[in-house]
Amino acid sequence: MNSLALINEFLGQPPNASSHGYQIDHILEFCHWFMGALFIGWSAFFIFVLIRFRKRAHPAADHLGVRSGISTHLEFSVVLIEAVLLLGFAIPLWAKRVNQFPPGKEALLVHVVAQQFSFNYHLPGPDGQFGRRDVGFVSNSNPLGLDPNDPAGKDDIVTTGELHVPVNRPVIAELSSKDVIHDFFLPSMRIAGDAIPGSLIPVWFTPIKTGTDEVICGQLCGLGHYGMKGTLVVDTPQDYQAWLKERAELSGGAQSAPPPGAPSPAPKPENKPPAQPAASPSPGG
Ligand SMILES: [Cu+2]
Repeated sequence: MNSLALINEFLGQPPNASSHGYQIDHILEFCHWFMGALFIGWSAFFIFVLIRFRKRAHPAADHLGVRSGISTHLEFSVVLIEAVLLLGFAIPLWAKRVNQFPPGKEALLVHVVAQQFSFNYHLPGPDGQFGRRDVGFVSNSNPLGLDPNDPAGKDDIVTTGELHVPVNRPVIAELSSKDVIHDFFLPSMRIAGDAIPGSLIPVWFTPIKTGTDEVICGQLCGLGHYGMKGTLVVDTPQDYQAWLKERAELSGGAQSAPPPGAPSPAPKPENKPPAQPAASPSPGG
């Protein structure tokens, strides 16, 4: 398997850090080796044909064509291998990702709201309930439009750019977008899903290694797309609880105040995403 894994390294894949990722890696490895074999095979066939049927040796065209069945057998084997790859591996793996979600109680549910050019994360806080969100409440200090009057939202945690998750626990990320189509891509978790305005698209994964991983946007979403990166920190359960506590303390102060319509407080000096248009906190929709 080590020799096979080389091709993933060559492709620039970061090491896998999720429970299902090795299956994706196997398919990637196999497909690339298979495509390599096809490339060499078809190239050799092409060169053979160029020489074998050169004009000098065959001044007159042969209208009968191929008489042996070898090309039929070759093509049939290629189709067969491709069918096995697709029906035997790719489709079942994909079906498992989209149909067999972990039970809600066991999993950590997080709402991921993409925008040009960053990812916002919404966690339900200790009460386990997501507060109501509304476009009307969106402001610089309230990027997700959390309703300040909804008691369920009082303890909610909203972060931008960095998400923490505990190791060895399934994470369900519900993806949506405030403006254009983005793609929440976690290369080390071998998972990606489009974030589409007006849709809620769930993806899930189980991190199996602690550490810091990259989150990138996988859809060309505008001029600042190149800078649309974030961080996924996989914590031990203790570290995760500590992070939750810290975030809860931070957001508890920030979200308890402004009544609707009140002038929003001075924008937080959080690192602004590049090239964000100055006056467009209004999400599409
Ligand atoms: Cu994007």
